[in-house]
Amino acid sequence: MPSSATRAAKTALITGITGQDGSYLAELLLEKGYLVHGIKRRASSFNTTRIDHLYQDPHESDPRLVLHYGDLTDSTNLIRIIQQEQPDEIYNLGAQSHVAVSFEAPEYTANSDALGTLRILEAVRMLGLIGKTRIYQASTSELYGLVQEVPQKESTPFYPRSPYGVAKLYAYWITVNYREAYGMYACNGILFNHESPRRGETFVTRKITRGLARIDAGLEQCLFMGNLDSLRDWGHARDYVEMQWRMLQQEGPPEDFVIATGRQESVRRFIELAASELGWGSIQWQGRGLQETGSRADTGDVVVRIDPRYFRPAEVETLLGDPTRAKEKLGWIPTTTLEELVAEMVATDREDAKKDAHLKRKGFAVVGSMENPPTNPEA
Ligand code: NDP
Ligand code: GDR
Repeated sequence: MPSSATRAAKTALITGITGQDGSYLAELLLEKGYLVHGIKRRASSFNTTRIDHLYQDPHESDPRLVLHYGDLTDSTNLIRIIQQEQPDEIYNLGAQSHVAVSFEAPEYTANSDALGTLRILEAVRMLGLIGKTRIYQASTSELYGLVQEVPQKESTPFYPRSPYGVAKLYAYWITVNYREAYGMYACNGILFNHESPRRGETFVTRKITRGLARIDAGLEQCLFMGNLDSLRDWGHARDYVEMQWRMLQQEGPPEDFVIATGRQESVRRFIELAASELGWGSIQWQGRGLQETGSRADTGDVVVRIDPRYFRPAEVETLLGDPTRAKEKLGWIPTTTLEELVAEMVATDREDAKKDAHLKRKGFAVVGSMENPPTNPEA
């Protein structure tokens, strides 16, 4: 029997609940009256910052958010949790999700991102839950890699360019295979990049908004970047998790969907937008290649430099999604423009930077220390 005495309308299980998308999805499902179970990894320090505001003390009430220790590399815990909670919906968001890191840890990435998906599907099949449990698989525009068609839609051929992309390719196809072989209700959401103030600090958008905000607050002097010409289709994570939910509410047979905005910009342009948002005017670029620098338009200070350590062994140069199917069948309309996304991220990072600067002035924090990591973490 499910562990919670109070049954909500539906029960969902989220892997990766402590991540960016997991936190927004948990909020959405709780709002909709779901009983939400989440799998979190054991860590040596707290790793639930993004969902702490959703925490419900089990001593005071019957909680609608329940966390379980587990890991996608361990089928024993997945089988136990799925058997115990019998979820109506599983959102498999857990993954080693950093493309650059996947070149450093390819085997682990394959284990968690590729085999982890198989473990979820197989647990549902073995436990006889095919008729009950619907599964969302977090697929990605990284499947397109070396793009074969512009813009990319559901029928565009895949050509992944990283161990992450290749692992997610396996996850995509094993999801399709279990759907076709066993009649499972399983969908791939092929989501293009989506960001928010909760984005991990080493992804490019957050690295930029956090880094420039800290420069603005006088905490740091320069942001070191990789490929500024990379082109991405960026949306807001809050909008994208709503589509994850809608994919599992379809009346008809399960389908795969591209979720994207249909607008493409460069990393360079994202930096300019963040600089404008900070009131710097924009960024003036000088030099080429590794010697290129970006200066604040208002003061002339160099605030962006290139560091080759952030180049990838194989790059995905350009991504642009065509979300027509999602528009027609899921009613997909992105609610946040890129400018609004940048403004929200800059505002949050600016507040944090101001607090850090205040603490520093009072002698409480040492910028660049372990407690207060520097702008340029290792990715
Ligand atoms: P995050 O990196 O923010 O979150 C990943 C989550 O997975 C975290 O909760 C993390 O736990 C957890 N996790 C990592 N490894 C394991 C493991 N071995 N077992 C269990 N859990 C694990 O990613 P996002 O929220 O941005 O993305 C969610 C999913 O969507 C991922 O699968 C990602 O690959 C995919 N995706 C993301 C896109 C994006 O632009 N954001 C676009 C397309 C797909 P912990 O907090 O402990 O690290
Ligand atoms: P991506 O996101 O690889 O698209 O994967 P990321 O933000 O890491 O990189 C986007 C582009 O920016 C370039 N870049 C840099 N990237 C990082 N991280 N740091 C830098 O300093 C830097 N300089 C330039 C990158 O080379 C790249 O071209 C994200 C993840 O969320 C995946 O899990 C998800 O599947 C895809 O988006 C869709």
